[in-house]
Amino acid sequence: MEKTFLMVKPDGVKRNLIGEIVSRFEKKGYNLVGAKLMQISPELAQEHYGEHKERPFFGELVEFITSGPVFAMVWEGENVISTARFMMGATNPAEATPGTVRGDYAITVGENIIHGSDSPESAEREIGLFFKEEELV
Ligand code: DAT
Ligand code: MG
Repeated sequence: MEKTFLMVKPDGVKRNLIGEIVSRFEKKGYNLVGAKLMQISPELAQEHYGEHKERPFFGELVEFITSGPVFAMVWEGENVISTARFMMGATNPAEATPGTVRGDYAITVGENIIHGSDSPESAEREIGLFFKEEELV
């Protein structure tokens, strides 16, 4: 069964949106197979966002994602990688459709509430970065 890595970012945790976000994926029918509230280290942040290291916003991105606790999750289900991306909405909340997480709860690209893996390769990589095998049920 397909798995993806989702994470409520520090802005979502500060705004008490963990329950709301978990609820959306539960109601959709996906299964939560791992979750933890954690503080991301600068090293893990740089590794996780490695594909963006040459981008001008990389420093801000690392600073933001380490600015407070995140809620890291692994979800399982049919087509969960692409459907979760659809449910998250566009990267830029200004372009995210209402009814999506970013469309409903965010305004700026710098603080867009949620992360989700964008492909089977990144899902595998990101799950491995954040979770040990024994932390998944
Ligand atoms: P996504 O999070 O939708 O996968 P991404 O992988 O392209 O988007 O970028 C990762 C994060 O980096 C994104 O959630 C917010 C930030 N980001 C992306 N583009 C940005 C930009 N032009 N300015 C500032 N932050 C940006
Ligand atoms: Mg991405």
